[in-house]
Amino acid sequence: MTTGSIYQYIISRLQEEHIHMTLLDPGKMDAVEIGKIGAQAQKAGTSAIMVGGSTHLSTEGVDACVLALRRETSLPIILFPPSAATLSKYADAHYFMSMLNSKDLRLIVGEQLKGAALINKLGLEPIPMGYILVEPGMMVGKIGQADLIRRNEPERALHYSLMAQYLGMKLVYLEAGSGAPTPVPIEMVRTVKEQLSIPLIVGGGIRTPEQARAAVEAGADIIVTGTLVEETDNVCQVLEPIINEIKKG
Ligand code: 1GP
Repeated sequence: MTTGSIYQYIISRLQEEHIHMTLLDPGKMDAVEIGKIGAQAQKAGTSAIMVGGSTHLSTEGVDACVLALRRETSLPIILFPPSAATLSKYADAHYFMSMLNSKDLRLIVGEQLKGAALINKLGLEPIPMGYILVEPGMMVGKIGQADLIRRNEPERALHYSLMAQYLGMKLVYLEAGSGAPTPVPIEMVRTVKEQLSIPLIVGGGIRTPEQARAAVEAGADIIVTGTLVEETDNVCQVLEPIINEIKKG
């Protein structure tokens, strides 16, 4: 899938139903495995593949995974880059993301400044996204030096989300961190979505159809899961019931 705007694809898919995206991390699996998992995730009904996650990725490693996904699936491939150094020219788009509650300027605007010229050169579609880390935040919260949103601070999550919207960002991502023992609190999702006009992504720690359904009912437009597919031999069997619940929501 290389034609048209991926952002427009997301918006038009959201007009039909809530959607699921699968996060695949080239730092945890090789390209062959990522290609296979991507194919199964597509079968299970996922709407896009996000590539990224680990902090120490090489462009070559990301390229190989994106190319494997391109061979094995027809899904949009969106980079979820930890830094400007991991942008792949083979992807369809990338989240031009700012970790809004980081204490490290590098993650708010530094990597973005570094990547801007390359993105322009590659012609890679940027999808501006406000990335907000919620407790426990896991590894990305630690490495990102996030001033985490506490689980009892839904209003603070709302303020960050509105800031993202007013800055012109196209999406907001509430992230509990990959492998989080519990997902973003439902009340926080509800508080944010009640006031936010742009699509809301929720991820981190979602493992069951019930958790996915609860997040969607509270207002999440897009659910991201990653760890789940790394831990199973039967991606379809694990993802399908979750994606079905998301689509019902
Ligand atoms: C991480 O939100 C994503 O960025 C996915 O989290 O790995 O816990 O599904 P999990």
